[in-house]
Amino acid sequence: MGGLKRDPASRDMEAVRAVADALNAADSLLLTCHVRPDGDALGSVLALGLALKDAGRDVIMYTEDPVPERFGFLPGSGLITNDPEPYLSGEFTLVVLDCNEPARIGSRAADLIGRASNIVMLDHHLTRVLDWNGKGTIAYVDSDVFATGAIVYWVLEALGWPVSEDVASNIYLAILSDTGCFCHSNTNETALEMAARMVGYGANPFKIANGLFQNYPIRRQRLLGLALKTLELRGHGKIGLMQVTPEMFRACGADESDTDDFVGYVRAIGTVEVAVFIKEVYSGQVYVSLRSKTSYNVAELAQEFGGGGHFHAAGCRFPASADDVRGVLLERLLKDFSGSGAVDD
Ligand SMILES: [Mn+2]
Repeated sequence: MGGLKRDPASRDMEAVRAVADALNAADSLLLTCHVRPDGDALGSVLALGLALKDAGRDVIMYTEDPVPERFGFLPGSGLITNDPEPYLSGEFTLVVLDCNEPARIGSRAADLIGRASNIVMLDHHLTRVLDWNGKGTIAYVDSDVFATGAIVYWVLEALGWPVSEDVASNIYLAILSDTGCFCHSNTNETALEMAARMVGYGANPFKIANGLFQNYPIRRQRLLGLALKTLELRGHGKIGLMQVTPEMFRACGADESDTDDFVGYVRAIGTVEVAVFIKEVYSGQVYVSLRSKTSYNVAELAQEFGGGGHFHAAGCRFPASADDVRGVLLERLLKDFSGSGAVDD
């Protein structure tokens, strides 16, 4: 043939069909995603939620955490509730997006799973939990897919449902978000083709990029300034660490959602293979973002500490101070990067 090299993330048509049929058969659906939702999680919930609404279904879109301010411009974001209780009567299909571990939905997971008549899951994380508290799931879970939003699109395509401008904008946002603006290693032909198709359906790349990256409050940039002062390189420059503490948040009037993409500033250093961003939002409550550039699997590292994620992007939590977590992670990482303890900066 001598044609183009086909994309490795080609879809599993059987799984797409199974998910599409399950969604099509449901009259009432509750859509949710992982806690601390990112662009792919929110974009996927909103794209599928709006498409289901357009198709005449009763849809509740629920996230445990409030939608971060920076995603407030997304079409439909005002429809997301943080309290599904008033809407839950009778049968519903639970649809879980960008997540396949019950605990990652949040504190209401067991209740929602218990009350759902069936569970549909669309995800691309490395974990693969398909038995949810004894309930089977109808799932498309494939870690080779660049964004959950892509699976949402394949499902809509299989259903033959129209893609509105609002649906397209949310899918475009999901792709942009999880490919790091088409810069991460998961960016492939399918991602670019699909993004282009979303533009064809009315998504406006300038408007979406502007909404996400040219719209920060000054408190965020001030917090970034304080965080950058804590930047340190170890392990011959291969390990980069940075942190924020409750004092810094207070000094800037900032909150957790203002730290989005901070870890990128660590990874952006030429020598860095593993980037660690430690966020202590409240005293003794730490969330760590881990990123790698090439061959280091940060999902495995996160799993050692009870977290998870993707090969190049993962996270975990600690009930400890930022300083303590920094020490623990550095000691662990130095074992993997020779030159133990070498300070390079
Ligand atoms: Mn995702």
